[in-house]
Amino acid sequence: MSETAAHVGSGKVRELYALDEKRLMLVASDRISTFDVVLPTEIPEKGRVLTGLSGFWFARTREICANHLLGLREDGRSTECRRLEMLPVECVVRGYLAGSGWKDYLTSGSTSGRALPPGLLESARLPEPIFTPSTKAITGHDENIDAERAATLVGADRYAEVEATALALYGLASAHAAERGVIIADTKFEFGLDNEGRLVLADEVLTPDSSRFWPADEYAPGQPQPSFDKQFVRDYCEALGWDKTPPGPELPDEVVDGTRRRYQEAFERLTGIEFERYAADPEVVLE
Ligand code: Q0Z
Repeated sequence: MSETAAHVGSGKVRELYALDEKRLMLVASDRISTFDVVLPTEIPEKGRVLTGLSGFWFARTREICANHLLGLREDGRSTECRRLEMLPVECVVRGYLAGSGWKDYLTSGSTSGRALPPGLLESARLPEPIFTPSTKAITGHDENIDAERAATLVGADRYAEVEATALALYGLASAHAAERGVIIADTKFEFGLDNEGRLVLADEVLTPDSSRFWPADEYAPGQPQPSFDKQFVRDYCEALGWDKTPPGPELPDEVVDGTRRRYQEAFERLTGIEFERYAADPEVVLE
């Protein structure tokens, strides 16, 4: 890390530093959160898996949208990126009905103001992927907003552009993942604007922390689906009877090892690259 890099932000499991006026450094830690709580035990290599996956998707989506990535650093867990003016809207695309989309559907038959067909089951595949923008609420949680409110936040033309771009990104990634046995149920993109006002894909993309990844061979609508990466952690926490308020429990070695293997498996399935090759030379994901 550069000695002069100023810390400018913290996420639950990531840190953001300013390298200079034009460049930021994003660092993915090995911390893991479950039920919205960061656990005291880390998952070795998780940060490198997420950084590598993000880099892989940035390289493969360049034709759809410009992105903020300037380079992957040698440590495999940090990236240098262009500093942008971030849009105040989280660009969520859902191909399946889970999480807040399912909750909204149960209470109103719609999500983000979009009517959905009646009779859908939990985790159902939607007739077509939908764009469900959200915004950071004061609670720190994202709150789904309708298209009209999102268009007011970013402007009607920009709204149309982010919707079309987010749907195109999801279409490419979900088709790629499906061929490799992974369902991308939903995902959140963040966009910014460069100095010329061009739309630029930013932050982390299509990682297990910004998306729901499900193993396709276990897909069974009508219930919540197992998470590709975090299911061992969730099962362990549920079995403990932890009340899901901080502090979270320490994880035993078997849960850590199993979870680490699942992250690496997600990486290898989606990229087709052995994780050890990435660890030795992070730029292999950009080829
Ligand atoms: C990303 C975040 C993290 C805390 C700001 N290219 C960019 N230009 C300007 N701002 C951002 C980016 Cl990616 C930006 N975040 C989210 C990431 C820690 C918050 F690692 N906030």
